[in-house]
Formats: sequence, structure tokens, C-alpha cells
Amino acid sequence: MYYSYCVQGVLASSESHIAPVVFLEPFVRSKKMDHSHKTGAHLHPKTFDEVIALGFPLDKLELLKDIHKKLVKPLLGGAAAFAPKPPGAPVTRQNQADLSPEKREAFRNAVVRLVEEGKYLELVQFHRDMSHDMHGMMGETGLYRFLGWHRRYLVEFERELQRVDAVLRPGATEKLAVPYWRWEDPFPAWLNGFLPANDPDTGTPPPSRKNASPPQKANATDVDIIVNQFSIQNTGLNNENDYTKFTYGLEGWGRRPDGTSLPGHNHGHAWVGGIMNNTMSSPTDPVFWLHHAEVDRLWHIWQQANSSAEPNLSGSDRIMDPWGESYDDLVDTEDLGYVYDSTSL
Ligand SMILES: [Cu+2]
Repeated sequence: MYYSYCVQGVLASSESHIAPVVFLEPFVRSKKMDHSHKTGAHLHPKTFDEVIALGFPLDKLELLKDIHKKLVKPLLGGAAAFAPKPPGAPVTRQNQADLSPEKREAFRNAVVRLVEEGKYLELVQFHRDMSHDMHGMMGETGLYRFLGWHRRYLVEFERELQRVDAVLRPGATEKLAVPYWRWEDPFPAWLNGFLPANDPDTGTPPPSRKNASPPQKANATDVDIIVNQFSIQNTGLNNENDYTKFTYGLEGWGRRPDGTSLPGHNHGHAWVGGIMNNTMSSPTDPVFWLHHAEVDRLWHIWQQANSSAEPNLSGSDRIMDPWGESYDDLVDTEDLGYVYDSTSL
């Protein structure tokens, strides 16, 4: 089950009608909820194209964040089990372009096995549950939770990959890790046509990818702006700090020095297209994990030079539900069982 926010102040489940529907002053309206997704005011954009077009509508979202805290979180029940750190040395996440044919095949086979088990759909459902408040389009808290939440999410996926890979390749000397896809590189050709999971909305194979602009995915200059020139970002938020400016640009809300939109994470989703452009169900496409591993790697690189920068998160906002870890548990990748093969942009 997942929840959606609507600007009318109606809170409803998109999957079933057993979820609570809450009307709140002063947003109660007599007209029915608009599900046309044609108005700019609608706050659950279905695609990353819409997310990009929406900008960062902070004014309306702060109220909804409050609604979420008071009314939704208590209804959601317990967190998923804590995943302990795996034993042994950390695994190395590699550039997908450098991955051996054996590892490419092992990755694809492990994903197929997770799909067959039903585990893959369980993982996708974590991302479809927008009540976890893990994207900037959900407001300021979502902006600050974006990096920590997705880091924890990738760890969950990586450990599931390793679990099934140990069965599929019992003699393997190296554990699988999530590869990363540098945005300036072309789409990983070894994943062409590889869409083994069904669209959770329809139960049928997802639409094929587009892999074309617009929007542009970030080039080398854009990535340099995101990581090294983050201080030029003007978020308009109160109490903005280095962390605010960096995550704002990396997620995809930023500006280039000439004032044009700075392509970041959001733009990569829209550029790949197909189900990657679906805000909720994008992890259905396995390239999601490679795209987010690059987000995570760029954060890791930035962290080395900006170790004291912190998101403005306190209390339960700091806990990356449905898991039990707080932001503080997610600062160091080695603690989570992985390192990157390169810390160059
Ligand atoms: Cu994403």
C-alpha cells in the first residue's frame, strides 16, 4: 500500500480504498480530487518529466509534510528488519563499463532470480511507498532524506543480489556489488532490452526505454558543477547550508552558472524513459540501481571534502524508514559493506 498527497488536502491510497481519507482545513474542497495530472498544482507527479517541470514547490509542501507526520506515519506500522553488516571485507562497486562479462552475466542472472522469487517486487514496493518521504518533490524533509534513504535502499538491493548470487555461483571468489553508471557515458549496452520485472501497475512488461534527450542527462561539466560548484545553488530554503545546496543540485533542482536547468538525478530518469521515468515504479528497470549508485558515488566523493555538512533532519525524520537506520548510520560506505573503485568524477 502506498499513499499519495493531493493539493486539495486529500490523502488517499492509490492502490486500494481501505486507506484513510483525510480532509483538512483549509484545503477541503467540494470538487472531487483531480486525477488528470494536468494541473501544475498536483503534488504527486507521475513522471520525472513532471518532477523536473514542477521545480521545488516548497510553499505548499510544508503543510503537507505536517499532515504526513501527524496522520500518516502513525498508520504505517513497524519498520522492516535491520540488515546487519555483512561479514568480511567490503565489496567494490565498479564502473559498469569496466565490469567483466562474467560479472555482467552474474548481475543479470541474480536480478532475474530476485524477480522470480518475488523479492524484486518487494524492493520496488519500498520505492512506490512515497510515505517514506525520500524525494525533494515531497518537500524539504524529502530533499534532506533523498541521499540517505537511497543509500540504504541500494544496500538492501546489494545484499539481496549477494544472497541469490551465492546460490547461483557457489564457487565465486568475489561477491557481487551494484555497478555504477557515469552519466556522461552512454546507456550500459549490456542492459539493452533487459527489463525482467513487470510494471507493478499493470502486471505486464514495462514500456521500452527511450534513451534520448530531451531532457539532457548530465555531462562532465554538469557533474563538475554539481560536485565542485555546489555553493552557487540558491535553494530559497531557510537555513540552507552546504548540504542543502549540494543535494539540491545532485537530485536535479539546480541551476548552471548561466541560469539554465542543471541536469542531475531527475533528468537521468527522464532521459532513460520507459518505466525509469515513472516516479514511483522506476526501480522496476534494473538500470535504476546503476543510476543511483552514481548518485551515491558522487555523494561519497563530495563527502570527502565536506565531511561536516549535515542535512537539517531531526527526530523520526532522521530514521530512514522502513529500515531502522538513522542518517548517522549511513554516512560511511565502508560501514555498510562497500567501497567505490574510483573517486574521480
Ligand atoms: Cu531516482
